[in-house]
Amino acid sequence: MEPTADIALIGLAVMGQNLIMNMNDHGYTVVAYNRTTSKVDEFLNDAAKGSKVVGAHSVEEMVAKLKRPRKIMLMVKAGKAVDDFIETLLPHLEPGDLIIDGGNSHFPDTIRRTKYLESKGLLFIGTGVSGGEEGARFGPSMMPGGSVAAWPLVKDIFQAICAKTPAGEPCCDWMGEDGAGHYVKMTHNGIEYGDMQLICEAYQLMKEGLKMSNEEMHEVLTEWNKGELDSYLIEITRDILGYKDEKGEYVVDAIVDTAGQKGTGKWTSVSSLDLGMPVTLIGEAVYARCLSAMKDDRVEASKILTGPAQGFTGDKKAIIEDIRQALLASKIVSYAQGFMLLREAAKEYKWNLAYGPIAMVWRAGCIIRSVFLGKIKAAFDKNPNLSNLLLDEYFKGLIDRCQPSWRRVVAQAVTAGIPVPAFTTALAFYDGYRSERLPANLLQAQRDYFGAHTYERLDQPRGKFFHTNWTGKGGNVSAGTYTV
Ligand code: 2AM
Repeated sequence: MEPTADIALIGLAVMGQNLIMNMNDHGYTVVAYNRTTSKVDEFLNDAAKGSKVVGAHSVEEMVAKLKRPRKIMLMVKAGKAVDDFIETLLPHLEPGDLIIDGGNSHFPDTIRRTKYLESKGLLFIGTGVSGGEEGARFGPSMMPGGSVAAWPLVKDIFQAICAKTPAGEPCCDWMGEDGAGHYVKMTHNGIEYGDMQLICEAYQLMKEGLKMSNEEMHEVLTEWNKGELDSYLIEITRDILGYKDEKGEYVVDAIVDTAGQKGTGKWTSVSSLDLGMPVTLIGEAVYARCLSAMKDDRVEASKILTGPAQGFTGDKKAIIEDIRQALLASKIVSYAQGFMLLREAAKEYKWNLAYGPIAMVWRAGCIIRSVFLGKIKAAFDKNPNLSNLLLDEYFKGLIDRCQPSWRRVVAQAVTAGIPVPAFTTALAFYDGYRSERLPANLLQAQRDYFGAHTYERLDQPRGKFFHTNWTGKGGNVSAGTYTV
């Protein structure tokens, strides 16, 4: 019998099942397979009943049903399961066949797997898939990268099933070589951490500083979602703040204040440290989750350590508007930092990242989807070589407009003793980035004083290094220096 299936998908957890049904809706014939094969039958008799989806109970059967070149997508747990499946599949595939990993893999693994499979004559794609279960079913944001020759093989399928921007553009585009797709997905998740932390800080300012009720905050977010902050995360926060259980009580108030994390925010921060990029807002967002998780310590410390016990003073309506503008300005800094990281990663890993398409891919379908991303796309469309988002005319104008509010909010929060690490670090970054001169002259002097690490001089060409014998006791020999 002639093989008839367009693509196989391995891994029938909810994301895998939903992607299959999404592909099926768009006219593709999908072979479904799973390590625990009983799940194949369950799926065929349940969610896939009446569809064109075909099942396979072995890798041989699955491969036999696929048209050539074969395309096999893995939606299994990140890590060892991906490597194990690759090894299982290898003996059954031919040169030119394609394996796609749609899990949340760490980009160094994707770099390694691309090289490995290409060395065997096969093609590999590591793709970010964002948007959760609903996104997978009705239109995720997709960020594929890997073997360049593989993109034409899946472009039509991916761009059919993905989310679309309000203008109808697909939220899936080729990100670049080897690990580029998973790197972009990782950065997306890091930015997601930042966005969530910023909203949580705005919530705490309104709750603690202004003593607002959930109902009032629900109304404020309803308004915010109609303007520049219009986004999925503001929308769900609005709904969460209005949500009551069957007893009429707010669920949000009953939830323990310790945040979990699966690690993609940490990966982003680690990568920013590796690359020497000050992605401070995501870093603070990760640390804020860590601090929240130290609940027992905080409970103890709250009985001992003191701070100011005051709320905000001033016009409530005006302060709420200040908070909104502080959130918007901080968000601009966070995205500027995220794109700085992508730019540096592109240099380091030799990826040809295109920033406009990245913003477009994030515009819809994924967790950070927002109107704001449309503006970022416009900024990169206008100037693909834009070195920093903060320098774009539109975003510079926004920051100029928001700045007085931003400073007032941070100052009020500090005075009132309400922690706003993301708002604060964003402002500190902004002030640092716009400073022609920072105190690192003194820092270099300190390094040279105790370690003879040398310094460059303002009145001499860059790259020429000097050492001072600060105490008269040290020698004139300088130590080697390095830059991170
Ligand atoms: P399972 O149903 O056989 O457990 C999400 O956990 C998906 O990843 C499931 O389809 C699961 O298969 C698969 N998975 C998890 N660990 C795996 C492994 N070590 N090898 C193969 N598949 C695995």
